[in-house]
Amino acid sequence: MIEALIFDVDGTLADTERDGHRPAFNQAFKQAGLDWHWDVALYGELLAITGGKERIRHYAQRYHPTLKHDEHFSNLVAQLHQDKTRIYATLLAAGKIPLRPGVRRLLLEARAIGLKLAIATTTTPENVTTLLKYNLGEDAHTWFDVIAAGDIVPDKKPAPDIYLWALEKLQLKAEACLAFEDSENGLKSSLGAGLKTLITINDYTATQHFEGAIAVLSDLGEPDKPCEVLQGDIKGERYINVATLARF
Ligand code: XBP
Ligand code: MG
Repeated sequence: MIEALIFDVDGTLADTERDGHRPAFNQAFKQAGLDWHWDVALYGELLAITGGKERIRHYAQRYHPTLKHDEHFSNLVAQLHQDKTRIYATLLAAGKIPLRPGVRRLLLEARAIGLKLAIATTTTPENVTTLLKYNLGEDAHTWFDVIAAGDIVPDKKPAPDIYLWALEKLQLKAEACLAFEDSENGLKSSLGAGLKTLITINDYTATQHFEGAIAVLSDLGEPDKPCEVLQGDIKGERYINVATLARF
């Protein structure tokens, strides 16, 4: 019996990376007078490092190795990430980043039958609530019993910590929950916490490895727009709905 659904955010609820976080990082770099620019391909590489602050630090180390990693640098990273978060919120508020197919429908279906909902993400809590607000309404964050986000645990995905934190707050065992992820790092994290996991891929994650997932899908699908099953089995269904979930 499934009692709760736990969703990753970036790449899973919405395609936030390429046209959301990436341009926001670039704008923050520009505002700070840096000539750093993350194009679509480079950003794909950098996504191997989860966490925006961690990603900036990794980029600087790899592409600007002469930069000293002193206190000034730490402040710069913090400032860049704050600016990027603010810029990203303006993109969300402008309606530039919609939810992926089936997400809104599945959340509504799950609420209607009393399933608990949770979030487990590497991104900041304010990014989560802003994405939910502009896509689902002012109070959408209250649909979720637990929002596990950002620096709440020291070790980000692929470590299982964020999912373990969410399970503890939900007061549920992993067997009673189902996780939704889009990436290999996310899957490692959810599997590490013992969670059954469904994958919906996107352009950045399509070629990654998803061993151990229940199924790998193009997206959650809609009744009039079935999803493509790339790996595994969704029990003969054409899209993911609460009736399907109960059979996993
Ligand atoms: C998402 C991330 C985040 C986002 C950017 O991973 O790694 O770092 O790219 O958000 P996941 P922040 O979907 O596995 O949680 O800059 O707020 O970290
Ligand atoms: Mg993700």
